[in-house]
Amino acid sequence: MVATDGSGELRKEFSGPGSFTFPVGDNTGGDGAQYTPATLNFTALRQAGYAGMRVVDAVHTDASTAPDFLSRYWTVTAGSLLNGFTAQTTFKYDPSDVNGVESEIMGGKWNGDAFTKLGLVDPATHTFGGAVTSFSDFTSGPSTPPAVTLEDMGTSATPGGVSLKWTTAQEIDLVGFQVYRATNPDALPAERELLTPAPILAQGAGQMEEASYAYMDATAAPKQVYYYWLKAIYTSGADFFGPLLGQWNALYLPLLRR
Ligand SMILES: [Ca+2]
Repeated sequence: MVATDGSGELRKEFSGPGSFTFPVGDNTGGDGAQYTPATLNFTALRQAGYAGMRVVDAVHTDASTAPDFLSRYWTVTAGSLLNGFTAQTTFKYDPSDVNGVESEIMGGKWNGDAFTKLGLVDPATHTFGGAVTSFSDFTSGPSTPPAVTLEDMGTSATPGGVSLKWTTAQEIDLVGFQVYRATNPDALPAERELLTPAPILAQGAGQMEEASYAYMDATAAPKQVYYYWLKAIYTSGADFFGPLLGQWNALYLPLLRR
């Protein structure tokens, strides 16, 4: 076990898709040593580089508002070269990290601004995780679901640009959506480019029915990797979903002009 609760981090070089379990833990928190490894499984990786991992046996100051929570967080960093990836993450906490009801704890990703839910923890294996396209802090957060549920979110390159599509499972209190874009997956909301000054209005108009949406980003530069967010606007409040990775392939142009 590598104790990483100081200022350092454990680094691993990734030259392509592949998985590595960081054997990290701590020897602080007033309760001795715990082994709490984390696995990064890169299912897609455009540019090789290193990922760094450290873990702290303490409540994350920004993501501790839930009644049921973990008193542990992992900080994952991407080296300057590591870019354009999708990684399946798995974080294994210690039973002593559980506060409240374990099955009610929501694991997720905290980027310093917003909490992205990855799913409830698995009490049988004491793990949580999910697929991400950027790294930041990972811990537990609010377990209440967002007011709208998005399904089948995806991007694809089409002759007209990057196409975004998504479906809502239900639209209670939903006013509409706004689409944001950035070239940095860690871009804070204020740093993202708003592509839809006028919101895409909700079709279900607050009803219990599903609806499908699409947006075409015709301003995407050829071959540039973009990250897209959807902001669901409610009659009160909003939720960000994403980011989704999208790239427009200029090779489609000749087809368009035929
Ligand atoms: Ca400890």
